[in-house]
Order: sequence, then structure tokens, then C-alpha cells
Amino acid sequence: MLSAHNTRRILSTLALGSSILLTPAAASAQTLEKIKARGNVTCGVNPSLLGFSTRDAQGSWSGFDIDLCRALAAAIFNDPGKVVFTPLGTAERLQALQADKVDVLSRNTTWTFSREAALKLNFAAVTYYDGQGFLVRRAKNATSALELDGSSVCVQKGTTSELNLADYFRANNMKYQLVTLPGADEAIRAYDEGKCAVLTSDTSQLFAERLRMKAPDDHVVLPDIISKEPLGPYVRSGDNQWLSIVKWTHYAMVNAEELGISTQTINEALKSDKPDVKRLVGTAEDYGEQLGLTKDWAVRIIRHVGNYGEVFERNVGTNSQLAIPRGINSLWTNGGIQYAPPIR
Ligand SMILES: N[C@@H](CCC(=O)N[C@@H](CS)C(=O)NCC(=O)O)C(=O)O
Repeated sequence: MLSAHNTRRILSTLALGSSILLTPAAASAQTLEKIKARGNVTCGVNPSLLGFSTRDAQGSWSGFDIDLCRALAAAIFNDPGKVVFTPLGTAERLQALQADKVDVLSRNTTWTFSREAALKLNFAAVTYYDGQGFLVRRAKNATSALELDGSSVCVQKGTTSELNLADYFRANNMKYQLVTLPGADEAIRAYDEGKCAVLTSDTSQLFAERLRMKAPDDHVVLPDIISKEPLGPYVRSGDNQWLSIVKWTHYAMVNAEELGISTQTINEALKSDKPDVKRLVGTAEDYGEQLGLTKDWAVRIIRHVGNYGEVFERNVGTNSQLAIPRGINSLWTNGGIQYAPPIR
């Protein structure tokens, strides 16, 4: 027979057991707690990449990768301004995230196996499906990358581009002279000054870099795409709550576009009786709280930053300086591969 005392002891041991089971969840909530206590999100970004990450004369940042950071600040603080941007070069970006110098890295960085497995980082979501391409002089009259046999090629060190370049030329039995540069500025300058005949990197970056040449119209991006470069934000492994927040911030923007909710229509959406809309904007159930946020988390993102299509068009789309067609970054309902899991 169990005495009342023993029963209490067993129950409290069980309760202790369940609180021990809950400990990992509590420990994993660290990043959001730190961000709330600090009052801002720290975001590692490209020092200068037109359309994706640039700073104006007043020091204010804008661009496609910047908007992801602003969306996080909007979701957490209802204020897209509460971000501290840390410009990071290609070589130092992943180590800076590992060393806790930033909460999130949003810097045209490709999702690869080894960056997750060996570097102990987690990729959150593909915000931009890219692929590696080649920029050449128009006067060369090349129509395909297969005509580049024997060319000198400029590439930036520490990128996925370096390895893809070698694979592509080897696979097609072509020779090339490698010109490796430490930074984007050096690579652009070397190509523009004629130190190499070809510049290679992610195609989105070639569109941006072309505009920095002395005579942009003298250069063309070849149609060939030689690799998969799924770009998007990384976080450190071990904090599932923060990983989920970054992931679902992107997915909220994609779902908003799919549901026709934008900065222009967000107030109407709050009155909608469509179940999908109600779940996204928090008028039915409380999804935000499950992430450590508030029920209007997605409304804040949409109101301050916009839906995915608005972010794409404003920064890099056909009416922007870069004039990149939506292409495979269209929603799956429009023939693209941007597809967000449901909020439910
Ligand atoms: N997506 C590729 C390439 C990313 C990358 O760093 N590209 C260079 C070439 S444009 C860049 O952004 N450089 C800017 C800099 O170093 O300031 C990767 O993750 O390795």
C-alpha cells in the first residue's frame, strides 16, 4: 500500500521528470529571448549587392535579403526598424553566424549539405531559387557557355561558384584559366578591366554586377544555368523555435501572396471569413503564440514589409533596376516552385 506521503513523492518525481523532458524546449528558446531583451534582431548581410543588400548615403539598408530581416523584426517587435545589420564578406559569413555574432544570416547564401552537416548550421527556407551563370562581353557573340573553352574566368573565393565552375568545365571537356578573387569588388573590377573574359557567380548576382560595369550594355548574361543555388537565411543549429520563426516568416509572406493579401489589402483580410485567411491573420486560432510571438505576427509582417511578390518586385523584379523575371520564383500556382506549407 502506498502511503499518502509516498504517493506525493512519486507524483512529484513524475512532475520533475516531465519538467526535465521540457528542459530542451526551454533551452532552445534562447535566441528569441535574447532578441527581445536586446530590443533588436542582428542580421548578417552582404556589404553591397544591388537589389539584395545596399546601404544609402544615410546608412539605411534596403534589398531583398534585408526585407527578410525587417520581416523578422516586424513579427517580433511590430517595428521593421529594429534590426542591426552586420555587413559580412563571403569568407567570414558562416563563421560569424557560428560564433554568435548575428542571430541570422540573410546574405545570398546557398543551401548545401556541408554547411548544415559539418558547420552545424540550419538553413531556414529558400527565399530565392538561383543558379550559377556566366557574364561575358557582348562583342564575344557567344550564345552558350559551351563556347567558353579556353577562356579565363573570374570567380570569388569561398563560394559554391568555385566548385561548380570546375565541375562544369571538366564535365564538358573544356579548359579554362582560373582567376580567383577575394571579394566581389575585386572580381567585378578584374573582369571589367579585362583580366578575365568571363565572370561567374549566381545569376542574380551577375544581373547586379553587370550594372556596376563601366558600360553595362556591353555585357550579357548567357542563358546557361550550371548549378542549383537555393538561397536563403541560415541560423545556428540547436534552437528549433528560432529556426521555425525564420522559416515561417518567409512562408507567411508566400502564403499571403497566394491568398492575395498584400500591404494594400491587409485591412480587408482582417475582416475575411475565409478559413485560410483567418488562420494567417490570426482572427481564427492563435498560431503566433505557438512560435513565441503574438497572434497578429503575420499581419505585422505583411503590413510593414509586404507579401513575397511585393518584396520580389520592389527589390529585384522586372520594374526594378535589376529587372529579373519572376521565373521559377513564381508561386507554384503560377508555374513556379515557390510553395509554402499551410499554416494550420
Ligand atoms: N551563393 C553562393 C555565392 C555567394 C557569394 O558570396 N557571392 C559573392 C559573389 S558576388 C558575393 O556575394 N560577394 C560579396 C562580397 O564578398 O562582398 C554561396 O553561398 O557560396
